[in-house]
Amino acid sequence: MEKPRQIVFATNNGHKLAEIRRIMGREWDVLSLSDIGCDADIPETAETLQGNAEIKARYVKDCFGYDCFADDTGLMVDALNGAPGVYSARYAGPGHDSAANMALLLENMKNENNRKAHFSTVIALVTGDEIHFFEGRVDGEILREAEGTDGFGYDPVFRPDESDRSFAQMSADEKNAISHRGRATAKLIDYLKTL
Ligand code: ITT
Repeated sequence: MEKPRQIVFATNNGHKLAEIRRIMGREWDVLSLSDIGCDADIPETAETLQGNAEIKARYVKDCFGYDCFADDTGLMVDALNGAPGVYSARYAGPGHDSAANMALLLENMKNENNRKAHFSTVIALVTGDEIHFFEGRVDGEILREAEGTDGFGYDPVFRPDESDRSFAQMSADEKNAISHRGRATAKLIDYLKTL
C-alpha cells in the first residue's frame, strides 16, 4: 500500500476530527492542530460559514506553513429565521456547551409546528497560494426532544429526511454517508485526488 498523504485539519473539535479521519480513510494521514503544536483557539469573527472556515485554514497556513483545511458548520432552523446558523457553537453563550445549546433550541422551538432545518458545512482548503471551498448540506427536522446518545453537538435533536432516526441514533458510517460533513468531505477528497 502507498504511504498515506498528510494534510492538516484545523479544528479543536475532536468529534469532527474523528468523523473526518473516518471519511478520508487510510489514504490520508489527517493531522490535528495538536499534532502540529498549535494550541490556539482561532477566533471565528466572520458572519458566514465560508468566512470562518477561511479564517481557520489561513491561520494555520500563515502561522505554521502547512497546507490545511478547516470546517465551519451551522444548524439553520427555518422557524428561527436560520438561527442558530453561524453562531451554532455559541447559541447558549460562549462556552461551546452542546447540552445548553440543545436545551435552548428545544425551548425556542417548543410552540413551533414548522420543524424544518438543515445542517450546512463549508470546508476551506488552503494549498500554496490557492483557496478552495466545498459545501455539504443535509435537510431534516428538529425533534421535540433529544433522541440517541451517539454523535455530538445537535445530533440528538436532528432527524435527516433520509431516515426515521436522529443522527445520534446512527452509527458513524450511517451518519457520514448522508451528513453535511460527509458530503462536503467527499467533494474535498475528489479535489485532492486531482492535485
Ligand atoms: P472548530 O471550529 O474548532 O472546528 P467547533 O465545535 O467550534 O469546532 P463550529 O464552529 O463549526 O465547530 O461549530 C458548530 C457547532 O455546531 C458546534 O456547536 C458543534 O457542536 C455543532 N456541530 C458541528 N457539526 C455537527 C454535527 O455534525 N452534528 C451536530 N452538531 C454539529
